[in-house]
Formats: sequence, C-alpha cells, structure tokens
Amino acid sequence: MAATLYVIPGSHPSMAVRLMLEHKGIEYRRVDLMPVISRAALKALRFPGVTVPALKLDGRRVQPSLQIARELDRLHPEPPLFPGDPERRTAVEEAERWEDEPLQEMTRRILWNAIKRDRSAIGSYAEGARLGIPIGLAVKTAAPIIAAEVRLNHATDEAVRSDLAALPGALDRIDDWIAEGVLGGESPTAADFQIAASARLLMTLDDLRAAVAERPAGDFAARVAPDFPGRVAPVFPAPWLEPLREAAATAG
Ligand SMILES: N[C@@H](CCC(=O)N[C@@H](CS)C(=O)NCC(=O)O)C(=O)O
Repeated sequence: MAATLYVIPGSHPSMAVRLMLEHKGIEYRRVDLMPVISRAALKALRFPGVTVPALKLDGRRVQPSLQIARELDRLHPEPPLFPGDPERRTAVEEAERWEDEPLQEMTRRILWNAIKRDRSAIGSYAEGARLGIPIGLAVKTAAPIIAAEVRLNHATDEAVRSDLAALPGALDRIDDWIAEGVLGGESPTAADFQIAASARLLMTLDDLRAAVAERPAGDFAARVAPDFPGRVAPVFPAPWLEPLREAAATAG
C-alpha cells in the first residue's frame, strides 16, 4: 500500500490520522505543508478539499479525517478503528462527530488566537517537520499566515473567550465518555485518536495544560497521543481563564 499523508505541523486531525496509520502498521510518507499555503498545494495535488489531513492512498485522494478513518478500515481492517458491536460503534461515531465539530474547531480557534498573542511560539509546533525552508525563516515570515489563520478560523477574542468558558464542559464530556468506556478502551478507536489529539494540543498551551492534565481526559490524551510538539507560554488575560479555575476548584 503506497501512502502519502499531507499534514500541517500542529494540526490535531493530522496527528490523529498519523496515529491511526501507526496503529495499523501502515507505512507512509509524511509531507509537511505550511498553513494557508497548504490550500494551494492541495489544490495543485488535485485533492477535492483544501484541508489537512489529506491522504493519497494507492493513487486515491482521501479527505477529511472522518473519511480517512473509514477508508483505512476498509483497506486494512486489522486492528479496526471502529467497534464491531453496532451499539458501541454508534457511541464511538457520536464521539468522533462531536470532536470533528465543536472540539476540533474550538481547539483550532484557541490555538491561533494564542499564537497571534505570541508569534514566537509558532516555530515550536514545527519541531521535527520538513517545511522546505529553515524553521527560523518560516517563523520570521509567519505574520501574514497567522493573521490569515485567525481570520479563516474566526479566532476572534470574543469567540475564544467563550470557547475557554465552554472548555470545562467539553472536558467533562470527555471524562464522562472515558468513565462509560466509550473512550480509552483497550483497542483505540478513531474517536480515541481524534479526541486525544485535540486534548493533547490544548495541553501544549501553558494556560490550559493543568486544567486538562489534572483530569481523566489529560491522562487519556497523554497516553494515546504522547508526542505532540509545540508550546505557547501564558498569553490569555486572567479573566478569560476564570471559568477553568472555577471548574478546577469545584472538582477539587
Ligand atoms: N474536520 C476536517 C477539517 C480539518 C481542518 O480544518 N484542518 C485544518 C488544519 S487543523 C486545515 O487544513 N486548515 C487549512 C489551513 O490551515 O489553511 C478534518 O478533520 O479533516
């Protein structure tokens, strides 16, 4: 099976698919793309969409990550990414869909807003990536890319403040799924990889690490997605983080 995976460094669904490929033991070539520029590159490569992860598998082009998981299971069934039991599969698919919409999107908005506040952090996400230019140069020329990502992802201050207020509820939901056995089972599912990648990316922000790490969701993310490069120093105004502190105080 000839597989090429196109990713953006720091992209959580890209990390989820990397973990799926590794879990299945499928060898692949990884191509790192610069954010924003990735869109033109994927068009030139004749992918139907403009987002990563984008997988070329035996000449076929597969996107988005939900579709990639299903295609991987079809072509390489063992170990499966979805449970065989229909009821369990429905629960895993519900968790996967929830990640794809609110969690994946809020994580992306939070990250780009944080990087806008500390542009020097962007290089840390490119650790181990081959972008075709030196990382130092990529960082120096990143300002227009960061501005474009903030705009494309609607990562406004208002949206991110409300994402941070919603985060304790999102983490409660992950903890509940872990307690119910929907997530964190013996054989990781597509939902495990997707949700762990999102939670693990949130843990690269100094402002959020403790709020995630101190919960079952944090242990789960660190176990399923152990290596996620990147770090942003504290950047958010204290009042924005108050809901996370309140949630930790209530739990503790
Ligand atoms: N939900 C889709 C979309 C993925 C998505 O939006 N990926 C982002 C990176 S995390 C992207 O490619 N953005 C384009 C850009 O940054 O220019 C999936 O899981 O495949």
